[in-house]
Amino acid sequence: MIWNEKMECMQPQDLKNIQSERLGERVRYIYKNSPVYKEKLSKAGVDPDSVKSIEDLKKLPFTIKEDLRDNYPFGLFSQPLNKISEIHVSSGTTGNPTVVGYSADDLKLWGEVMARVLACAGAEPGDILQNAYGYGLFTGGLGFHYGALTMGLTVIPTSSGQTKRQLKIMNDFKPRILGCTPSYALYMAEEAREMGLNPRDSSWKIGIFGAEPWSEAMRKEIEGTWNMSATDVYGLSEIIGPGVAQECPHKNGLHIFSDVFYPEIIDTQTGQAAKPGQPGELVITTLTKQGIPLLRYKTRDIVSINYERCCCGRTSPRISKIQGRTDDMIIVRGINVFPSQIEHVLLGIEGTQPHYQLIVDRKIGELDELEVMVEVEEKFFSDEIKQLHAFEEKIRREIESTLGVSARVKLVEPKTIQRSEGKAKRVIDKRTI
Ligand code: DLL
Repeated sequence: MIWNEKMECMQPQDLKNIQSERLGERVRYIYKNSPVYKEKLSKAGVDPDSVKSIEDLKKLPFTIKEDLRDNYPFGLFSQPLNKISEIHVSSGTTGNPTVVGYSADDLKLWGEVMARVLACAGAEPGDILQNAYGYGLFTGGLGFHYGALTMGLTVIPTSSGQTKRQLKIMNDFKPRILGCTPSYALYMAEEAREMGLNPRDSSWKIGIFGAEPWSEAMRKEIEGTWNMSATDVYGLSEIIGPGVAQECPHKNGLHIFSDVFYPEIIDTQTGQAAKPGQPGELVITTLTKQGIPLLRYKTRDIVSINYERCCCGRTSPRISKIQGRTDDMIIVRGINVFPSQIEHVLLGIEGTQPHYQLIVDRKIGELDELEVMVEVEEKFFSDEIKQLHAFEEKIRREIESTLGVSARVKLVEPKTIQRSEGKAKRVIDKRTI
């Protein structure tokens, strides 16, 4: 089913009219309510009243993650805190995390776009959704939750983890829909077998997987293992969380809800619009958001876009699966990790050297493993093994409490890690996804 046929199947010209109207309105709203944007727009010489059409978007300055960080925590909000109903937080590049706020209407919008996601994946009112995305500051859990409530699904808020309990619930309650990261879906299959369950007999028939990159090969693997249809969901906290784009059962690109999240694809070399169909950085403007509306937000995700009407009837453009990033962010067990964050932690600990490498691996049927290899001062190696272990443990704990990701720490002697004359190679990603 199509949740919002009017908006999702609109004629291109009508869609353009709505986008144009909303853009003008939003720019004036932002100019009036956000001092930071007012200055940004003035500096770029933009008169808000001159923004009349979606074509005028080109005149507007970009917004980047650093703009959120520099105005931490609430500086980029366009509404005072007493109008903000909910706050979420995701990783920043260093130090401060990225903070986003939702007004009551933004939460309604979130419910609406997530209902579109669920319907687009094939859910029907009355279905049961097992929501194994993490609840909390991460947007996955609550985003799916609001969508399920809006659509009239029964939601089981299992959150992520506690896999045996997760599988018992699936086996006993028979939910038809599963939401979680794609790597967790595969991991659960291993656990299911250990519990004597055959994954192919599971009640899950539709999976809605996202929050991390995954390939067509991984889709095949999940579909074969669980005997279900695996669809891709995309989103990011800065824009709303999950609910930006979703695959329909044709699985030929992710429908982006462009009446509310306007997409542009920017050539990473020239900074200009990419040629039609060519990959580039996805840049999104939120056309109706109130709490933290963003103009031309550079997502750093690389995609291409297709404006043709889809066989499912939706006219909303489709983005490709995420093909990469313009920065060095990696996603480990669904958690966004910037090497710079780890560096920040390491540099705060006496005795470590600024030479480190992150090694990420995923063995078949297991979750991602992160190893942090770090050089330490010579003297540690003359110490007792016990002290060396205590030092490793200290670094491990510090990384876990700052980034929320567990890692194995391996201390190595000075000059062990290969030096580079250019960009240091901080990440070795051995995963085949
Ligand atoms: O990951 C929101 C989300 C939750 C999406 C649940 C889907 C399902 P952040 O933590 O802010 O938000 O991370 C956003 O994750 O810029 C992408 O690099 C990556 N990402 C999200 N979905 C996908 C996907 C949530 N389907 C960042 N494929 C984004 C590849 C994805 N990468």
